[in-house]
Amino acid sequence: MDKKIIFSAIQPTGTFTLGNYLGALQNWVSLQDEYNCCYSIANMHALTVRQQAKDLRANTLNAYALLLAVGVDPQKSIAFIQSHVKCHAELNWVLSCYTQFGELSRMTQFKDKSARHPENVNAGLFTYPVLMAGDILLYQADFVPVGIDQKQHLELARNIAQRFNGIYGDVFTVPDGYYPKLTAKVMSLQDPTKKMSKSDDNPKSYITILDPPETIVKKIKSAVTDSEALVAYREGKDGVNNLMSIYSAVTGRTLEQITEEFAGHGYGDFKQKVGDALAESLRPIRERYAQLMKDRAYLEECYRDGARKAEGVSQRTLDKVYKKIGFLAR
Ligand code: AQP
Repeated sequence: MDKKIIFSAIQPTGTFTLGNYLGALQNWVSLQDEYNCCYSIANMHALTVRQQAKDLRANTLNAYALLLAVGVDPQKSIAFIQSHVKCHAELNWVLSCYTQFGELSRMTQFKDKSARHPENVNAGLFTYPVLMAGDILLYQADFVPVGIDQKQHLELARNIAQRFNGIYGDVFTVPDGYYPKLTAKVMSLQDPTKKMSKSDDNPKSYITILDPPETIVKKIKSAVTDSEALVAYREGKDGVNNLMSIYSAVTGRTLEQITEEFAGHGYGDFKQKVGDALAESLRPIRERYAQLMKDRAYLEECYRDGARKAEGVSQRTLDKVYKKIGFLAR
């Protein structure tokens, strides 16, 4: 039987955080043997927030190197840069004509981001989920490994696909989300009721996967917890729950084992151990990244090859769509 297809993407808006890694990227890596995977650096999505051209260019290359550094293998998976494959922009237009204004108005990310950037509430920010739906549907993805914050967008992608299929027959595979159990939402270290985000104004609120060990330990030590001094996972202990989930993800220990390990210990000890374990687990990524950044020719070869493969797959879907909707062939 053919392998099922996976698609996911990440924006080059800064160095990936621990949230991006545990919520999405770690799954991307582990799924590569069992599935046909397509992974993209979503530089078109990044434009929804004002970017400096020079920075976006550099961040895109850095993000691509990070993708390989975390373990995406460009021989096994298709790893490409979104703007290199024109089908994404083309399908976006078609699908935007099959998406309702009311549906897009309900998207919480649009509401959050427009509140954060009131000076630039652009149409792209509003139609972002349509571009995302097109990204996924072009590859006929069965599963989309993302953090839980993307669930609403994924639901919309499913609705668009079902609506389109309802009119034209089975054009698109209707994708399902694929979420990690414990770390589908890594929370901010400074406000553990909010998700950890790479564009947060306060760098103490997030850990990037390239932070040096001392920085990681320092940020974990200054994480907001509570005054109970009890390492236990339960409602109302958002800060401790977050640190326990992170520790569990990097050590493979269960929450029960962690509770036992720190019975009778204060938060000082606990945070030190979490920080050390995390810093150690990210070490190979930091090292691979440093090596990859010395070999630009290799990175270029990989992303060109990725674009060629992605184009092959996505053009087939786009041709089918154009035929179904009645665009005259050239
Ligand atoms: N805190 C998080 N916990 C779990 N998963 C997360 N993801 C992001 N933050 C967390 C997942 O990472 C993938 C890539 O996200 P993205 O870069 O495309 O956009 P985002 O979700 O908007 O991530 P950020 O870090 O918050 O970026 P900015 O600050 O630029 O908006 C997605 O699968 C997402 O679920």
